[in-house]
Amino acid sequence: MDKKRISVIGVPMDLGQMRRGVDMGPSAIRYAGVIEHLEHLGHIIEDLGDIQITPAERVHTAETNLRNLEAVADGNTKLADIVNNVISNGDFPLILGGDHSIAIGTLAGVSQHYKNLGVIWYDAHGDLNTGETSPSGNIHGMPLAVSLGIGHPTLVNIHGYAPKVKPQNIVIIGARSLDDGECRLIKEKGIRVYTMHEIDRLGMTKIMEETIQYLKEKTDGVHLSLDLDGLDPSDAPGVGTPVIGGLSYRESHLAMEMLEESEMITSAEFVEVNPILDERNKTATVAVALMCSLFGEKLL
Ligand code: 4U7
Ligand code: MN
Ligand code: MN
Ligand code: MN
Repeated sequence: MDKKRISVIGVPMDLGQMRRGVDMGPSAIRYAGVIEHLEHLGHIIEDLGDIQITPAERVHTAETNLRNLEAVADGNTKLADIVNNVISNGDFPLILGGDHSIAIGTLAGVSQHYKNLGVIWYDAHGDLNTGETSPSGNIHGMPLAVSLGIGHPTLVNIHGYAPKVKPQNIVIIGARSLDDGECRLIKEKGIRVYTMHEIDRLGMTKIMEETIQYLKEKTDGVHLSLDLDGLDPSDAPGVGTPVIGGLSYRESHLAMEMLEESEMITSAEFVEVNPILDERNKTATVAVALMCSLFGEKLL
């Protein structure tokens, strides 16, 4: 396994949804030993600390149905700058969330470095809503749509270009809660989605083989966006929007191990860890264990 120079960026963002505590995700993941574990694997880790998320009054504008739009856009613009710098330095960006709205900034910073960026979206949800289709107005349910260039211009145009990803370069894994507007978008854009049904039928090995094959042919970099609620709530209880019937701890490790073998992942984020909703930091600990598999931990 090759040794990487990994830059760790914490993003204590909780304005993309309504539950308190997900802003403490980066602390919980650090407490679970992310830096020590990755160093132990032989990588060179630079901990860039946490981005400053400016405290903002929570607002909901009826016309847009986008909660805390300006504050979310501001945090994501900062994140995009930092991620961009990390990649320009030749380092691997590892982002710790924070709610999933931060994928907007991550992808804005990553995508300009690739002609054909691939994205693996490991999640119970599609995160393909817009203000028009969202049942909640929560921006953490919108980042994949925004990255496709669909949604409010303030979000879509972060870093001055859109779209950040092409629909044919996306693979969603673990979906089991999709809103009507998201289903429409998936069909219209031809986005590849492995729902729990396909994963149950084919098994994670086949799903990952297909995913790797599908993306390897046409991408020059692949970002992994892993929402801990992709896992079953029994394995990852500390998330704001748990959905029963999810991916197991072992299936998730297998997925990470196969991605590591593929050597295709060029950036990654682990999001939606909420220590207030967790059981003795279990979810952050699972997140770190999955990162270890992604970065080459082997039993023998
Ligand atoms: B997460 C939801 F309606 N789709 O838009 C929405 F079910 O980043 C949930 O995947 C979004 O955790 C979940 O509010 C966003 C809802
Ligand atoms: Mn989710
Ligand atoms: Mn998500
Ligand atoms: Mn969630």
